[in-house]
Amino acid sequence: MRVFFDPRQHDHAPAVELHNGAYVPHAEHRGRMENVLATLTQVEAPRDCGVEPIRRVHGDDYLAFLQTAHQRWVEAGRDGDAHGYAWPIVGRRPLKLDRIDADLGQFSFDAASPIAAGTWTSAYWGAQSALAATEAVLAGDRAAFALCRPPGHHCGADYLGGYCFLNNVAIAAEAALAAGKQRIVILDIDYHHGNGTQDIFYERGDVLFVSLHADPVTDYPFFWGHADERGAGAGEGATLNLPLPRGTDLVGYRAALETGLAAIRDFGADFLGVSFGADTFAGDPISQFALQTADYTPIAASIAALDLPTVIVMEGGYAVDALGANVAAFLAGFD
Ligand code: Q9C
Ligand code: ZN
Repeated sequence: MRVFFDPRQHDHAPAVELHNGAYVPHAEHRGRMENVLATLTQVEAPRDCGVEPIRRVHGDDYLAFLQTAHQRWVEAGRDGDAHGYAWPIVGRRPLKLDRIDADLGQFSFDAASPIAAGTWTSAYWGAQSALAATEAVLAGDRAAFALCRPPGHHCGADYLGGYCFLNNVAIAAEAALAAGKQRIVILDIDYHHGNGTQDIFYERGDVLFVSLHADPVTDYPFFWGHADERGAGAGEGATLNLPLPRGTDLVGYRAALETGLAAIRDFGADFLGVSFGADTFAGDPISQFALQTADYTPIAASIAALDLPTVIVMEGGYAVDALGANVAAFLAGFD
């Protein structure tokens, strides 16, 4: 399977994040990718498809914000990395605001996703990796893997959060639609609910979003991913959330996966995007499922049995020493 990664994806390097009330070293760091890259024999840098495919998902005001936020933070005399502290929970609308702290609140939903000097560069090249993998699949490869960093599934059309800045799987899906695919499925198997992806396609009938994740009653992102969120308008019924309890192991996971796969088969898709997070691993430091490394192969094999052109996009996974082995086990299920 072809694998895409650009070294500029390392440039995103926030020092600390706000975690359970304290500033701790940023969990989503370059060592994750280094561990994965050490297990892969061949990795290709993506070509540059430019910003247009990104604009199919994200608004221009948001993209301008991402590109300038850290510089504005520095110009405001701040140290460290930029994050917000006030949010428009009521009446969010596209106001023209003239202070970095205001725009950080306008364009984010949490305080745990700092913007560093290299954030835009890394997010941009991560999205290009997703586009390159999509191109490979559109050209006839059965599956391709985009080693995206930073991840993407928590960010929406005009907000960041959950370590995510550009929604790589959504960008891949829109590229597939632009190339003539008609019905897309996004299967999200990160530990956390992919709230941004869900939001982007919530009212779309041509994109089915299926997510297995920790029950948001107990786990981030809390406010989305509940089973009663099923889409709206033309997208009514095209969102399927399968929340699972903490402690879920392969037995419980496979049961939910079978439910999701049945819905995917019924939908009649011609393209599949997989948001793959290895934070479902038993040893993950910020997550509470109980999957083992060897479990990722049969999980992937069940997904591969859908027999759809498939782009796999990296999301989370913070047990850094095991991440490469977990990714390799997952990719092996497609062989
Ligand atoms: N105390 C992904 O896996 N921090 N994002 C939670 C909990 C955010 C995870 C803080 C976790 C986001 C792509
Ligand atoms: Zn996650």
